[in-house]
Amino acid sequence: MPGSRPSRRILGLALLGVWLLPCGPAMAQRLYRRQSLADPPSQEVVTEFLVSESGGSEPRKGTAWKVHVARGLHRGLYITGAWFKRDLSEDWIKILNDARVSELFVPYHLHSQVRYFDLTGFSFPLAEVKAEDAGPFGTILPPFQGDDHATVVKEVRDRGVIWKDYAHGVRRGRELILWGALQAGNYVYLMSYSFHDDGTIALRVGATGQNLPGQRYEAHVHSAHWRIDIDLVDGSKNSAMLMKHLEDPRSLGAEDIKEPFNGGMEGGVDWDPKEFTMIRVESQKKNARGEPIAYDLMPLRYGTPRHNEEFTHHDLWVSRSHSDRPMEYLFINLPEAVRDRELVEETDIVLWANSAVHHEPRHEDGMPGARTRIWPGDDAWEGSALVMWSGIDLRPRNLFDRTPFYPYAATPSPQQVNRRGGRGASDRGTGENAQPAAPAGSGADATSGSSSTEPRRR
Ligand SMILES: [Cu+2]
Repeated sequence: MPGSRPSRRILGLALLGVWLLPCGPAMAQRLYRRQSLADPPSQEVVTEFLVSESGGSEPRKGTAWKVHVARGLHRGLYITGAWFKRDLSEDWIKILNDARVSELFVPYHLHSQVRYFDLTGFSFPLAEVKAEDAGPFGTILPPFQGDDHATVVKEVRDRGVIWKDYAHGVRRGRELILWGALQAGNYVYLMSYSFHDDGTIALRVGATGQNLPGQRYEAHVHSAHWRIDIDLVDGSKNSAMLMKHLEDPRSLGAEDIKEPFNGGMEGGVDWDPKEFTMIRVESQKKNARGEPIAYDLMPLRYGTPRHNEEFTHHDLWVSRSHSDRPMEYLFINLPEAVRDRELVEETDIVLWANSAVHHEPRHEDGMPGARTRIWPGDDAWEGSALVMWSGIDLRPRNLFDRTPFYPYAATPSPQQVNRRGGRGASDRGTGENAQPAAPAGSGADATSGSSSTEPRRR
């Protein structure tokens, strides 16, 4: 949220209201409508990704997501549950219990040094979405209970090539995206939750809208602070691991280290660009090859937000879930919440991460004097800052037993796989280990055994 001192922001909002008057009181009412303290019930969205629809030729079935999406005061758009099917013939596997933006922190740093907490410090509503928001492939979810307008777009997008090789051609992937727009005064935050056909979850915030009146050109950071209550398969027995890649340029080798996160206790760590830092969440459930089903939290970054505030002093945090405690949901309270250093192994854990963009205003954000001046001092600004995205990915590891959406040929029996050392094999395995079994629900085709030829190996 651009701006200077809070009082100036209020002035800015007031001016915005005046500016909106030509659009009618209904529009102004829409921006500042009252919101109930209790969130309306979630809506359920189920999307199947049929193999036959993603550009391939094999007659396999596909995967599916079931997602519960909600909107709330000081929450914007958030997720209250997500379940995945590795194969349409299989039961749902729980992945997320809750995922949300916990704070939108916007510190200005050139002259005003004001700090905005755009999610918890204001009562900003979700903006109305219409057909033009959804585009040609999107649809509008019905308004939440008690709302008089729709606020969520559902899109199922092509996401480009997901694999291509010498043996079996190419396949394109798809994703379910649920997004809404937080109308943060003059600014707008697109809050987007994407669920890929391969089990990946992509969390994104996009910053767009009008730079604040009076401070059009002051640089600032839009920092999204995410809270992800992951419940992987059995959410009460998840463990957090810290993943590091250690390489010394004076040598040719490198080490990849997996260690208990923060010694197995709550806390925060720094993302190191040279170490490809990740948090790995492991369940106790193993896939058919004997490896724990896990998810990797992978930041996607332009830079690292580091500010005076303590909750910005680390990038990746893990805490024990205490979903009954209201303070549990506040990122600004996180340093306090982890001070008792509870264990984060084989328990119900919550992941926390930041993702930020640095907004240096540019002429593409808009221009002054582009419309009639309405009040003395009005800079007659017109234009909208083009959206800048930041986010994190949650990528499955050993959720499947082999490449999803790949046209494997004949399915070997479990006995064959055991003879080949499939159980407990490394996920980097090649050669013999590259031909695992396809148990029910592996996401691989259980019906495509017509060919007797195995895929060629290097
Ligand atoms: Cu900005």
